[in-house]
Amino acid sequence: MTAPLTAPNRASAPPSGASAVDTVLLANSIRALAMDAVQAANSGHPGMPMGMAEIAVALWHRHLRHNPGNPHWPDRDRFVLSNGHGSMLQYALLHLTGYALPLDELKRFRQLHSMTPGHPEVGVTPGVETTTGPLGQGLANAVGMALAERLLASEFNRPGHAIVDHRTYCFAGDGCLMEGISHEACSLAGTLALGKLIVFYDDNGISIDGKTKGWFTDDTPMRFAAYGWNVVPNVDGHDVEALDAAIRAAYGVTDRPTLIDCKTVIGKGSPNKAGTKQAHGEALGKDEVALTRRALGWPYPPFEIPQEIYDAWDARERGAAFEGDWQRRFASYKAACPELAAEFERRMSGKLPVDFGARAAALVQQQLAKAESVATRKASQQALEAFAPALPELIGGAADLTGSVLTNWSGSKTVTAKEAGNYIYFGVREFGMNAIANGLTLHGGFIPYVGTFLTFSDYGRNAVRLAALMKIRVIFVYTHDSIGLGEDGPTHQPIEHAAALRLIPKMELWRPCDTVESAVAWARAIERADGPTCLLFTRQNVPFQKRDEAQVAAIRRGGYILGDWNEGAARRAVIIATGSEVGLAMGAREALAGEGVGVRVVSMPCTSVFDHQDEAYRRSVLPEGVPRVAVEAGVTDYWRKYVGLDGAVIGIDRFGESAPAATVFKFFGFTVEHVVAAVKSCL
Ligand SMILES: Cc1ncc(C[n+]2csc(CCOP(=O)(O)OP(=O)(O)O)c2C)c(N)n1
Repeated sequence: MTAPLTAPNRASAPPSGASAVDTVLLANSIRALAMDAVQAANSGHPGMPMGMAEIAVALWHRHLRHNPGNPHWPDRDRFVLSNGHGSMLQYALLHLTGYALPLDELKRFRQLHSMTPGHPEVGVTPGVETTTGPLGQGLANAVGMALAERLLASEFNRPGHAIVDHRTYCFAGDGCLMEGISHEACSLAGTLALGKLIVFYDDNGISIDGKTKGWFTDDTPMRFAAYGWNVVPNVDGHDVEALDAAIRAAYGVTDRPTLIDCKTVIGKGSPNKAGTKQAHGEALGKDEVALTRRALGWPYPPFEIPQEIYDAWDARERGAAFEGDWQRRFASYKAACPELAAEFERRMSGKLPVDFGARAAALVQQQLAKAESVATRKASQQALEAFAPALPELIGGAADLTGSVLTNWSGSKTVTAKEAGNYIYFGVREFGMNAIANGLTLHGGFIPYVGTFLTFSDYGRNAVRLAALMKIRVIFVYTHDSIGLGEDGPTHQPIEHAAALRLIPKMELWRPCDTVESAVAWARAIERADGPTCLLFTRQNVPFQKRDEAQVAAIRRGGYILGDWNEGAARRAVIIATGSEVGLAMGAREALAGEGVGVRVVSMPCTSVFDHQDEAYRRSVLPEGVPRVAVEAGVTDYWRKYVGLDGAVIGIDRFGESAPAATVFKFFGFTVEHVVAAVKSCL
């Protein structure tokens, strides 16, 4: 069962002490729990867990270094179920190996507030490393995790002290590999030579619509070989020994990621549904469950697992030993390199350096003093230049637009196959980039920020959504944030994007108007540990806005009074503006003051943060009974909740135009005269 090791490093060694109960029983215990839980819920996907049961036995019973008693131990192997519809496989494994996931929770599979939601969700079930279900993204998360491991190892390990030394394992199905994101992420994983990433392909020839040969005829092994992966082809996915050998073979290849192509039968064990699309996503049915029990020789009633099978699966002791070994090694590392060890602990905890707040305040003061009128993308780069030297956890990148989105800074060092760094050239792969960034955060030790044009946020949007759902700190930098990008025209001019991103629950989107708001937005994004942030920046220059200290402090409230009316003003209105339109609003305020109309300008760089302020503050900024006009170079609907039906919105409800920025702005009515007229129409 335990062949000699092929690779020298610690993570290559299989765990010792795994109990030798018949692997058939181990696999069938997964099958039984999966089919019974799906049957009880009358909802779910029994086919994948039943088809991947032996793969799960080979990996989880023999190789995975995890500790059910401490799912957060830093040097654990990472396991990602990219084909997350097979969630019962993961729940069965977590339960059987001894995580705090009681049998009752399996009985409540897919029920309200259970620990066993329809698809695995990080933060809900102990041992789940990432939220999966949207196919292909887990695979990209796994690439991010493997990259995180490699970068942390190179940063923190010292001769004789391999404190970061673990593998990333991923299960993926046809669906994951059909998704384009698998190409983006796996191609880059090959280029970056992520040798500790091992992917098990559940090659069962079935997806929801039936036999995949009607729509998926790629030669997957050749495809991955072409990416530069090590491929173990044609492995019998129901032969634990063959799988074990394939895993060992993967350990021997340290300079390339490995794909193990496992030939499996979906729903294996079910006499009438195995190998069919019916096994994919429906309960087998009472009768078929009974027939499957008989065919498997599994005499136990639903949700009953014999003690000796529990005992054989139980990984608690082994897991505690793995972690204990690491803790001892970490203690000796700490003795040898106390500062590095403290820094490693800080990084893995996600805490910022204690002086971060002071740094952020200093940048704001600097920008106030410089009073520069530059593009906010430039202001963003200045923020990076100020923060990144003191934040080694910041890891950046862009989807082949570095020179435009300005996500690099003077200390950027390129990550390559051979060298560690803090900047990733993702290539033109927006979705892969975002999901890899999610993986970097989920692994721990990093705060990723990734950039592209705002209009291409759609390409990677579902990963942005998942970052919000997972409540993880990832910073999405979007520049060229309006028609103000000019000549590239309507394909590149975002219209609905800011509003659409704001609609994602838990999202914080900042659209700063100048260097000072940009500094505050970056600081807030870095400090926000429990969710992602979108930072929107202009291509074109924007005017610096003067503020007093109270106004500077109020930026953090998401919306604040930038320019107020005179106390005595008789005719009053509020203009709410964001980003490049704030300057316009200030111009209109001045013009209207000359006509005896008192106008307050509210700069609202982050609507959701403003919405979370207490009512008294919100009312003090947006008083009742005063007409409101919103100005933003994007769809108008979003602003109705602020201006009401009687207010006005100056925005754009069609696609843009190709022309120089000034011409396009004028064409769409982003002029002082038009804003003045809109205000007057509301008085
Ligand atoms: C992005 C995305 N699109 C569609 C789905 C719906 N869906 C869930 S499973 C599945 C088919 C997956 O096929 P495969 O990976 O072969 O799974 P198996 O049938 O082997 O369980 C689809 C289309 C999804 N979860 N994610």
